[in-house]
Formats: sequence, C-alpha cells, structure tokens
Amino acid sequence: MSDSDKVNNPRFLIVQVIDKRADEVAVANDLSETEQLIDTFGGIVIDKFIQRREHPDPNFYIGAGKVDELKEVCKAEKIDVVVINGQVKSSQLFRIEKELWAVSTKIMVWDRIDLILNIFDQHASTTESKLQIKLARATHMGPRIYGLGKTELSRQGGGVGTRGKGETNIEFERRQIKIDQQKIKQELKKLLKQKHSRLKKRNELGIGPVALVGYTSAGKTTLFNALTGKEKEMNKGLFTTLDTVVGKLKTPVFDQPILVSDTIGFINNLPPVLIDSFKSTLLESLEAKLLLHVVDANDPFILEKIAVVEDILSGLGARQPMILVLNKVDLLDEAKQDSLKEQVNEFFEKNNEEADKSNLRSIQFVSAKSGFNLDGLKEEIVGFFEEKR
Ligand SMILES: Nc1nc2c(ncn2[C@@H]2O[C@H](COP(=O)(O)OP(=O)(O)OP(=O)(O)O)[C@@H](O)[C@H]2O)c(=O)[nH]1
Ligand SMILES: [Mg+2]
Repeated sequence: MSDSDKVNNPRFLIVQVIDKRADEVAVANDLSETEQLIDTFGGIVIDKFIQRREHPDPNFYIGAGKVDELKEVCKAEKIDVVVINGQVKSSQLFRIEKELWAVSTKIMVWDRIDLILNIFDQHASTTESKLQIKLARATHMGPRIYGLGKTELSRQGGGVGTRGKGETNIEFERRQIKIDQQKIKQELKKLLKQKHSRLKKRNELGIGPVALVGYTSAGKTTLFNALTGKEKEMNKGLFTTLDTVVGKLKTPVFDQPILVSDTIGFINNLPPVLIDSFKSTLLESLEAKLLLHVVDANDPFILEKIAVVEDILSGLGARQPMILVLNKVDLLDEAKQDSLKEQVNEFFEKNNEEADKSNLRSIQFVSAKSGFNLDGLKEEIVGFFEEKR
C-alpha cells in the first residue's frame, strides 16, 4: 500500500519546467492532463509552480533557488504531494523530497509515472494487475520504494550520492528490489501461462476476438457496454479500466457470438515500465483478429492522441486490421465531422506510408452514449468476419 492511501483528498502542488523551445499549447495540454490525473486520484490541485529554464538542473531538476521557494509554498499551503511534471530522475525526486523534510517528512515528491502508478493502484482488482503494478513500481521507484531516507539510518548516512552508513543501506535495498522483481516476474509468468490456455479455450467458443483499444477516457467501456449489453463501470476519470473484460456481441448472422474485449486505456508518455508490466493485460488486444480504435471525436488533440495509441500498438506489434471509431459524435456538428474525417484520413495515409501497409479498414462516427450508428459499426464488424469465413 502506498503512503498516499493514508491521506484523504491530499493537497497537490504541480511543478512544471518549461523548456524555452517548448510548444506552449502542448505544454498546456500536458499540464491539464496531469490535473485530470490528480483529480482522478482524488487529490486537489492547490497550486502550480511553473519555471522557464534552458535545461533542467542536474541536481534538483528545478534550480536550487526554486527549491527554497518550493519549501515556502509547501509550508504555507500544507502540501501533501508535489508532482514534478516531466522526465525527472529518481535521484532528483529524492533530493527534492529530502529538502522538503525541513517542512515536513510526510511530503511526497512524485513524477507523472508515480502519479499514474498510484491511480492504477486504486483501480487494480485482480491478482494479476496488482502484481503488474508492484513490478512497475519496483522498476520505476528503485530504492525510493522503501521510503529511503525516511529512516534515521540513511539520514545519518546522508542518502543518495553520499558515502557512509546510508549507502550500505541503499545497496542492501537495491539487492532486495532485484530479488522482489524476480519473484513477481516468476509469478506473472505463471499467471500468463494459465491465461494463455484460458484465452485459447475461450476464443474457441466465439468469433474474434475484437479488441477495443484507445486513449484513456475515449469511451471504450461505454462502447463495450453498448455492444455487449454488459454494465461495466465507466467514469469521468482516467484509467477506470485496468483489467481486461470480455463480452459477447450477438448477431443474427453467426450462430456463435463475436467476442469483444475492453482493456486499459493508453496515455501520452505512458511509461515503458507500465507497458512492459501490462503486456499480459494487453494480450487480448495483441491476439485480437480485429481492433476497434476508439477515439473521442471532440478532443482538441485528437490527432496527437491517435498517434500516441498507434505508436504504442505498433511498439507492441499489434498491426491487425483496424476500424477507427470516432466516438461522442453526439457532441459534434456535421460540418466538423466532414473536416475531421478528412484530417484523420490524411493522418493514416501518411502513417501507413511509413508502415508500408494499411491496416485501417474504415472510419465510423458513433455515439456509444446515444447509440448513434452502432448498427453501422456492428455491420462493419460482421462484414469483416464474413470475409474471413
Ligand atoms: N457525450 C458522450 N459522452 C460519452 C460517450 N461515450 C463515452 N462518454 C463519456 O466519456 C467518459 C469516459 O468514458 P469511458 O467509457 O469510461 O472511457 P474509457 O475509454 O473506457 O476510459 P478508461 O477505461 O479510463 O481508459 C464517461 O464520462 C462517458 O460517459 C458518447 O458517445 N458521448
Ligand atoms: Mg474503460
């Protein structure tokens, strides 16, 4: 259980370093996504701390002077968690946290990955996803996982980067982490083997499977419910779904149902440790015959998000035929639909030139909520499997 669970509605401070050449709009979007993540976690964003600098500081990521300011804000605002929104080294996070001991030893300093891991922790319900998070956490946090430095022992010794008693402690903890990781990996391997045979048996009972994939909050679970008649939880927050669930889509054409799976959503800068740990959860998508890439058609960053998902999928080797589902069309006017379709087509033409092969079958505008064009989508799915017969 993480430290964060001990605090109700923790008070967050976001720290963002902006590179002078950074794209302002992209930075604003990234920041707002981090705010949404904090909201999903159940935290309150009290303040944002934005710093423009040429390069991150090697010691503290933010400059040493800024650390003093940070202390003051943390004290005045009774901050529980500081989130550094960027590519921060574990040692930098630790150094900032150590500086903040002057204010309180309870303050935690996280990067975006820690934040995502803590959200995942709240949503994990199966042995498998719990183990996957444990593994990702061990890999990402390193010695920070033991609350290193919070013990008198390492405080006497100094902690990261200094010699003495503390270092022996760190070495010991590093070794322990490796042993823990090995154990978790073995357990996961066992679970994966069982899952493989379960999947194989299950897939014989139906047609498909079809896997829903897409950016977090695109509406995958809502669409899954609409297609299969299930009632899985959907939520405004990000990462509502962590474990893969399979449902049945019954059609008048086939005797057997078409199997549909709903899985974890993707996000920009999804840490490789998470992709790696969640590979077996994503197995359904990898083994699917057909992918439905679900997209929020109203998202101002729609193309960027499509690109993130396509990148992750091709990184995983998932290049199956795909239907692009532009969801939430109930919120979109018709003129916008046309221009959007054009943009998306252009994107895939360019993308597929690079991939040397197109896996995009069609683009469907739907509303999982109102039911708009779900029949059209079902026809497309059925059409695909009819061709395969
Ligand atoms: N207006 C509108 N809202 C929708 C539609 N489909 C989904 N939503 C809303 O979008 C939000 C996210 O929906 P989910 O189905 O949980 O999204 P998801 O892709 O499963 O998200 P994660 O599991 O967190 O990755 C919820 O508030 C839904 O009610 C739609 O067709 N129209
Ligand atoms: Mg979901």
